[in-house]
Amino acid sequence: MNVEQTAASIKDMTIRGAGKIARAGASALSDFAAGYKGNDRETFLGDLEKAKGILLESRPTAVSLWNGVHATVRGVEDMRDVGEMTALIQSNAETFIENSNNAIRFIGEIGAKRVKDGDVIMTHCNSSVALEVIKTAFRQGKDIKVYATESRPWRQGILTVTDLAKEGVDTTLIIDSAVRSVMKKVNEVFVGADTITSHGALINKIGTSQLALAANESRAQFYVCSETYKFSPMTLFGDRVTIEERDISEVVREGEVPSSVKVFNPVFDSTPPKYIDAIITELGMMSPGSVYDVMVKQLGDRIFQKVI
Ligand code: RUB
Repeated sequence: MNVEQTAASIKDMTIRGAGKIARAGASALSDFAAGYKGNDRETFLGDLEKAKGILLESRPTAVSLWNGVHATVRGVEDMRDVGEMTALIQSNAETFIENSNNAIRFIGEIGAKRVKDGDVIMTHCNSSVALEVIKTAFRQGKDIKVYATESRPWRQGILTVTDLAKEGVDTTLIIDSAVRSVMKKVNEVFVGADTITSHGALINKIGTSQLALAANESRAQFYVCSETYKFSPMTLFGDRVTIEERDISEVVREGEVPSSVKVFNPVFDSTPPKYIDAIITELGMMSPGSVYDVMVKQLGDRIFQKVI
């Protein structure tokens, strides 16, 4: 898929989930580089900037896309000619995608150790990383039950229960408003991440913070399953995370409510660090309070470059 097609598929959610959009962005830039015809260095850099912009505008909340795109173009300006630049972009994209896939596997193995035989788990929306934890625990022979939320309005919960059912996991679909009532039975909550801020707040599918509050109330463990490329460098410098609002047609049909009624459709919410027991990353389990240190270490000298 070219850059425009990829951006359109991310926007209309044909490609969705923070990890998948990041890998799709990297792959689109790799294809752009592979198919590039010109050989003028400055023209190439201008065209690359446009391609990055098109991808980054597709969805605003998940920093994974920003990090995936920037990891793919890293070092390009230091190259002498277009041939070197396009080769570097393709190899960066390949490395990003491979590391991203490996991270999911590591997180699955680490997270599965938190699951005990007989546990009841809750998950929200459709996170490939949270699902990897649950499926890894199940493949280890642990007897588990999973409650998965419907996740209105897109109902990504249907994808989640289908995936878990195929695996053979004992799975129950619940409506979003059943979260607090069902939480009494739950031992652990595993959710994914779109973005994690420098102070350890989680930005994920709308409703995630309700699971966190309910888990806190009933003393269930609340775990975030997140690759470190979902840590947001911009938040280090004080930027707020933009919470995407989508069209009201996702919530109500035309004419269903009086025209004077306003409809608000935010897609993500923020869970404060105090409700998070641990963030499970490819570097291991960490507290939300460790995110700042990990980010600074990973950015290294690049912290002085423009990340805002
Ligand atoms: C998906 C969502 C997922 C995260 C993490 O929202 O909130 O929990 O993106 O996903 P949407 P993953 O359906 O709006 O993209 O763990 O697969 O990266």
